[in-house]
Amino acid sequence: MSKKAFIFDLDGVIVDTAKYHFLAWKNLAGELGFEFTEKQNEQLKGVSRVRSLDILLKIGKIELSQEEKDRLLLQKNEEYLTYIEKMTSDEILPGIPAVLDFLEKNNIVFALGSASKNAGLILEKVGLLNKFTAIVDGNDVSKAKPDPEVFLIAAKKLKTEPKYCIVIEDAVAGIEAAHNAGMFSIGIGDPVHLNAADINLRNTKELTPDLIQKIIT
Ligand code: B16
Ligand code: MG
Repeated sequence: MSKKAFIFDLDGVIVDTAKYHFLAWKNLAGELGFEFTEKQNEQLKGVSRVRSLDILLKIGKIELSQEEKDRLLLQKNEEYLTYIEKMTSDEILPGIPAVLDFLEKNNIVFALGSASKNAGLILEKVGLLNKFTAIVDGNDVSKAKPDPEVFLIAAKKLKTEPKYCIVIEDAVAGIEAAHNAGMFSIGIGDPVHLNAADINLRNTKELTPDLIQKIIT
């Protein structure tokens, strides 16, 4: 049995929930009277909900009281949840089911390490909730990526050491968090944007059992 363990980010690695975050933030921006583009949405990937709102308000050049911000955070999440409610296993990104099955068959443990406070619900909707040995999400951490907290908690829950962990991430802050934790990283997405990753893959289709086999041996 390999000592290696894997930690998967959620949005951008297991599923593409960024499109739903975008819809909800875009509608909120519209209500506040400004445009929010898909390109600007890139800035919110891997970032916590609270921080995302701050970035959005900065784009719209709007200053609000904490009370008003809390109300908007709730409103955004309520709309986001209406999209999440409709998710099915069809939305699991290509290549992921085969890799999770491969890890299971080879007794290699894996955890989720996500900034989302809705991670449990999303995994349940796509039928993956019981696959992960541990789930560490936005409800468990006090410091956001690039702080290594989320991945260090995951390693602990997997009963392993950071040096044996391989993190799969689509956000720059996530790659940084992996390295800050002393872990190996695989970046999913634009290799220029994610050039800090130890291995770069353009998309999850390139994350094959063969590649995993090479990494663990
Ligand atoms: P929630 P990840 C992140 O997920 C998303 O990439 C980011 O856009 C979102 O703001 C964050 O989760 C918080 O999500 O509003 O559901 O708590 O990539 O860390 O899996
Ligand atoms: Mg992500």
